[in-house]
Amino acid sequence: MNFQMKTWEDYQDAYQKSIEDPENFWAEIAQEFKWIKPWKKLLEWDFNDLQVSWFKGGKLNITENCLDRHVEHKPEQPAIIWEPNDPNEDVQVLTYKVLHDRVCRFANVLKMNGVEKGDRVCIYMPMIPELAIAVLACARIGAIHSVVFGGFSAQSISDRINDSACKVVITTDGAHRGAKLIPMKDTVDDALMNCPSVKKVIVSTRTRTPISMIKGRDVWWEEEIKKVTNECPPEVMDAEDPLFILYTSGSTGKPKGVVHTIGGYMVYTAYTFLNVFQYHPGDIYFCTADIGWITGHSYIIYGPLACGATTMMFEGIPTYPDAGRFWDIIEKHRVNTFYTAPTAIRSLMGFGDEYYKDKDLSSLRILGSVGEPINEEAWHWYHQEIGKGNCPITDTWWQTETGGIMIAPLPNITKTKPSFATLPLPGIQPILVDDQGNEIDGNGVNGNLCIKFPWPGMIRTTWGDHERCKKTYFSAYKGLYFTGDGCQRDEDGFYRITGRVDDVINVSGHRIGTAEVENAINMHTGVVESAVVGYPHDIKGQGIYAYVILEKSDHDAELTKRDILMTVSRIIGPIAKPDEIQFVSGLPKTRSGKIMRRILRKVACNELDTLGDTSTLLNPEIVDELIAGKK
Ligand code: 7RM
Repeated sequence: MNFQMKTWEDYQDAYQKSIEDPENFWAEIAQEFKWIKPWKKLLEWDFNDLQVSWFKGGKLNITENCLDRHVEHKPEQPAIIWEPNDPNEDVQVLTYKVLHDRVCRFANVLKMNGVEKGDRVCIYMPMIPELAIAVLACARIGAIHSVVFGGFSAQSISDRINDSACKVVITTDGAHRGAKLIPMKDTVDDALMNCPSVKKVIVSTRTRTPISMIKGRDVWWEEEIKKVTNECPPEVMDAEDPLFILYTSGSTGKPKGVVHTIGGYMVYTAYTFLNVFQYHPGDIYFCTADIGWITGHSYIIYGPLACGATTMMFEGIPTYPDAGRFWDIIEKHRVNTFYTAPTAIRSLMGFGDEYYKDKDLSSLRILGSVGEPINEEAWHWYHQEIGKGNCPITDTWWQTETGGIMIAPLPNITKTKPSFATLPLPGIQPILVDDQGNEIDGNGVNGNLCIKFPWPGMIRTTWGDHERCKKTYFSAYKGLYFTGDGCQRDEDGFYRITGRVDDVINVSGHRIGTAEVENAINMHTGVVESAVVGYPHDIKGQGIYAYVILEKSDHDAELTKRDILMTVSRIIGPIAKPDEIQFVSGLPKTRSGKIMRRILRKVACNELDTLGDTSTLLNPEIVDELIAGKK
């Protein structure tokens, strides 16, 4: 790929060009890929009536770019290196040739089971090679994948399946996660009790635990692949056909199905991967995310494979068999680039140096961070203890909706600064606005982070509800994409993301809507009302704090709390369980009956001296109760 910036001048030139002549800037990058038919119109856009199209009229298949193109000249190069949960189990190396064959074969299995171009396929799997194969097989035949993170509950799976009417579900019998055995198929079975659109379930064997297999609906992966060949020509797709749906939490209601389209997403993830990680042929790149999140989609699968890179997939968790597992993997596979989340860094910091001091981490050249703000202490530990002071840290800011990295330093090119994502990538035009939407000019300022010009990887719509997409992202500030994040621009023009300014909390790098957690708590018997806010948490970044009003007060508080946690686990999944539950007799409300979240946040965060005026509340006396009842 001929679009790697190598010097500060390259970055400045690229940035300049991307602003002055965005169409030619992106056209030159896109030309590096294989198009079955060239595009007719590079860019059309309107942020007011939300219409964005890139490479209109262009025809391509993303798997031809991620697989066939590399099989031609380097069939034996590893595409995916898979490290199992149990370090004693064999590693799997899938070369480009092998991955290509397995994707084509499974693509034929999908066809045989009735999947057609444009159909939705739900994928609920652990981090095994079959997950990547399933994703790419969908793309091969033009089916739209909807990967659901393996930690979500049956209820969450069925909500997502029903929202986009998935025809097929791909899962495994079970999953290995540290010392635990997770029942995947059982959860899918529960989910499917209420999913009329699903006609087939394809089950890959991982744990060989007993599971139910329903005649006519459920089939084994291993049996199906014997019935087909490994020849499957890539389906000819339009650049603006949907590639996938990925559900993400917002400040209101149920999670939204973010839709990304093929051409723009491919060009953007490849461009950002090659530059932000300064990838060179032969490098071993390891991103620790789960493919159930956008980071896994863009920077384990599509970005790296589009660039012909070698990407690692790790099945397990950072603390199994012990807290040195990441460092063992880096040593074992001679990893050059390591990309993880601040929550993992903070957690591993806490285990002490015995887990890394005797390990050979000398292969590392570049470190990445993603998902939440990285605090200075964690930044310095990562830089010194893991990178031995020689590896630049690229703190990458982006979102499910942006498709790829937006603001990040280019390693060895951009000056780094702890806790700063630094500068926008070429093609990205950030702007800070005040609450009224006025642009905040100059440096040394703070505001709401918006983007004022389209980029190829951006969200196109939310599945089944274009109005909701418009309303959520393009109507807070006229003519701008609003990120939901607060942001500082320092004296040098460097950007630092300060966190969400809406009712979304970021727990261990996972996005959780407070409204969703409240709805789950409210489903618990005896709960009258609840309010959920975030508060600072040493390891998770933010924790979930729930204020709950119960019908009766004669309950066993500890038991009731545990029951509520179970209800939340069942409704959403364990990741949404509150860290703190406080039973209260009321919630602070305005005279119009709105919950004053600001006060709840201040109490949960222990910021009592900045509570502000509480006298206008309908029930000012409740504030003392909240404070007194807090541990
Ligand atoms: C990639 C991803 C998006 C939200 C986003 C931010 C926060 C992500 C950083 C960050 C500070 C970062 N997608 N966020 N990266 N905050 N510095 N480098 O995480 O859709 O799941 O979350 O995550 O608040 O809006 S996401």
